[in-house]
Amino acid sequence: MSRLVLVLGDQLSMGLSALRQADRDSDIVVMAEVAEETAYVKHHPKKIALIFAAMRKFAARLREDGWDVRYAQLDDTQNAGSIVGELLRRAEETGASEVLVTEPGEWRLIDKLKHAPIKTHILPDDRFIASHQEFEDWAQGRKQLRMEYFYREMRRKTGLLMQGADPVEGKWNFDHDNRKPAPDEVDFKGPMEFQPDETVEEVLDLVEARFDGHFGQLRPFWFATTEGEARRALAHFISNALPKFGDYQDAMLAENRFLYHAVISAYINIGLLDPLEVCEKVAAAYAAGDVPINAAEGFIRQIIGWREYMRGIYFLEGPDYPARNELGHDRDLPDLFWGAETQMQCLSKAVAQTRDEAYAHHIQRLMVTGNFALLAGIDPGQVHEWYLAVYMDAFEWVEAPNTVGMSQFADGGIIASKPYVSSGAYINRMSDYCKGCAYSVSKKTGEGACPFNLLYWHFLDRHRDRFKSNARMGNMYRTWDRMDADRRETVLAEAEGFLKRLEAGETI
Ligand code: FAD
Ligand code: DLZ
Ligand code: SF4
Repeated sequence: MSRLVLVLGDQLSMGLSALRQADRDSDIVVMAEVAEETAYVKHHPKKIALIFAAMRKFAARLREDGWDVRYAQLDDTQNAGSIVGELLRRAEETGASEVLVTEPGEWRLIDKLKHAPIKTHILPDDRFIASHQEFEDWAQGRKQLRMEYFYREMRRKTGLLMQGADPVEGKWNFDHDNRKPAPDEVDFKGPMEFQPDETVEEVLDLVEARFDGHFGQLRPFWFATTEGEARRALAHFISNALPKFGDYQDAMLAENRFLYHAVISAYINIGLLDPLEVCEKVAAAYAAGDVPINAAEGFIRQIIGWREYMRGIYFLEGPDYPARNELGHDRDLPDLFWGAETQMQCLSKAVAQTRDEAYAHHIQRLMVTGNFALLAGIDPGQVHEWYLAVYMDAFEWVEAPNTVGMSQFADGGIIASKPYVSSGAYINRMSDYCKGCAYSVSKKTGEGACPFNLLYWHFLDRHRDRFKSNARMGNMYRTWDRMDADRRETVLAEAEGFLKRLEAGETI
């Protein structure tokens, strides 16, 4: 009796556990572009196009490899509209009575598959370095789940950048050498771009016709859609950008959207690149003397550290994690996140780039849009939905811990030991945004004062009870308390005024 092997849009790996477990001669692969997956948030059109194009090419590759693949395109008249619906349709068509699937990256879909009216075997997703059990064992009994300690375990486990039991060059973390402000000139021309072929063009036409109302520019579309292309994009990054990745990891420039970033998260997350293999290539470039340690270590930490840790937290904390709101923030997400005009240059640039590219790098997400949402007290559920919709690499297992936990502190501090908030000074130090802004970053109050300067103190003041005894925030409160009372009152009143205008939908 044949079984169905479900391959989801972010499971495009030839070594996927469900494919390894299946029998190519008797089992049938099911892949489906379905309305339900395109609708749980209004995904950026580029993200939908990437997934559909990569799915179509992966299906073709499986067929070449001898698999019987039943593929539903979104506009097929028989399309059942949901993953479970497609499984039932294919079961009836083929007589199969069981399904093999690698665990999806979202509780919503795991739940649907567990309750599907067909016997479904959910297999571990072993494209990650740590299994759920390993993460749970590491977390067990710890008061704080700090990424840095988990990361060291992953270094030991993989042997990446290790010399026996010790880290190479004597330190686990070289961040001290990173975080330089924006350079005057960037000598990296950006990520490798790929000309759309016939398959991509067909998908672009479909997405254009069906998802016109979604936020984001569909064209130009230049992303890799096969494993081979993604590998070329990675090699291009390692040769041309990685050496300076560490130095300028946190820098932001109004007219340079990618700086020295890899722009490979979407490729890893949908399965075109294997995370361990990516890190091995980076470690090899370091070993060959092509890349300094601060770049290689910093990059590898993002993948075997942060990426794995975020997944660990998502599955450890359970399905209610994305809905947490420990700070009780409830303001609606302002329209400027959807491209409405704003005078705040940093936000305007970060949102415009998100609209055009479905990409913003980590510090833009954390210290511009995320920082603003947190300071302004925006409902973290709405912030979460925004990040899940607008970025090419957004899948809930990685997006929710980054947004709800790291960026919005809505999990009460499981991920971040203190909230990632800053005044305009940080943005000014790390970017050139403030130069072209209608607001003045050096003004703390009064006409034209940078809103981040006002909201920063407003945030600290309104959450004093929660954060006053946080050792890492003592300095901030001491500075605030040293200001004279009149000045504090002015700051708070102006911040309130700003928030009122924001709520009223005025252009800010
Ligand atoms: P680079 O800066 O070149 O880093 C290299 C790789 O490290 C990335 O490709 C990615 O695989 C990994 N990485 C780096 N930081 C993280 C991190 N914090 N968590 C997980 N992996 C990381 N990343 C996603 O993959 N999907 C998301 O939905 C997502 N949402 C985010 C939301 C917020 C609010 C924040 C602050 C961060 C989010 N990130 C997310 C993490 C990070 O911003 C992106 O991974 C990164 O910007 C991708 O661009 P890149 O490939 O150029 O990364
Ligand atoms: C994100 C996405 C989209 C937009 N469309 C599809 C689809 O049509 N078919 C599919 O199999 N997967 C799609 N995906 C990815 C899934 O939503 C993803 O597998 C889950 O969110 C779990 O990570
Ligand atoms: Fe952003 Fe303030 Fe700088 Fe303007 S002045 S770009 S609002 S940080």
